[in-house]
Amino acid sequence: AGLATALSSAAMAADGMTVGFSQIGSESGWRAAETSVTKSQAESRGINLKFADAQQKQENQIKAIRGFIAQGVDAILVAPVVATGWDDVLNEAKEANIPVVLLDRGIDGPEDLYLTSVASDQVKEGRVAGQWLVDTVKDKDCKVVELQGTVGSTPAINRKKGFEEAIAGSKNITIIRSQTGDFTRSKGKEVMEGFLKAENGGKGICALYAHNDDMAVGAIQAIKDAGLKPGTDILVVSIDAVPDIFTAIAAGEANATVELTPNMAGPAFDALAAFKKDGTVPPKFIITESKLYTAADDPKGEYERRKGLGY
Ligand code: GYE
Repeated sequence: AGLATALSSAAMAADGMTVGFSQIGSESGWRAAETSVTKSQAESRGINLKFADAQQKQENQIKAIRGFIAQGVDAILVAPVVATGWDDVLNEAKEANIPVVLLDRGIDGPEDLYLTSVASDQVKEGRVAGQWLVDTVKDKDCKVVELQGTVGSTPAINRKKGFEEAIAGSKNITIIRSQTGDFTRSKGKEVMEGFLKAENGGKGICALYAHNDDMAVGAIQAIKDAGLKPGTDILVVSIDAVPDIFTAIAAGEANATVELTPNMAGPAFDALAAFKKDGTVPPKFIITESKLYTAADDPKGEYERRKGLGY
């Protein structure tokens, strides 16, 4: 009987876990893909996933995490909408001995509040985007407008930082306007309309840097509505590598994107299974790859490769 119990508890440890997932919302195509990949990863591992969508509100995430703690889940995944305000609720999870894994965004709190954080290097993403622009415009004057992600989120802070570092050495490249589009298409379009109006119909704008593809896709529509050609009159560089940006790149309406994998859950579940099985402590930060794609990189093929992933 002892052996059978030991085997079944080991199996329980590796999968059969019940994991609560506090997801930000579905503000972008990338976020929707992360949700569907997480659900299929859980399914294939025999993990019982309890999913909570916070409609981009931190208070809803905190409520959901408290609910998971009350249910006594084995682990909690959190994609933290902003970087601050997590100490109390994550301390409650710690008190309850429930490991927490952060997905795709970070927090400012103490590192012992989470087992590991699975995310891209978002400063690098900004640097890669900025370097593409530097290499493209060379010494031509280039006035840039920037659509920032959600205010106070680590991707918005870090992608801004990395882009500014990359263009710092190029005095001919300047950011003339920068505002949040909250990672959504509709807000990206609306804010870009404001930029165009404020800048003489967009004639003075050389490039748009958007912290995600969804805001870029919204902005592309605004640029067209203003009678300008996105991708030529106004260069477009963004981040996520969602299918719709490859459609725009193939049509010459966008120029470059930096890939962000929607599969943060795979490494998260691996780390949790090992931790549950024999207490293996994972690295505090598990960093996913960031790769640049342009029109030279088979955009139609890249579109096909991503369709069906739930974007
Ligand atoms: O780039 C964007 C989503 O947190 C890095 O959140 C993620 C970002 C991603 O809204 O599409």
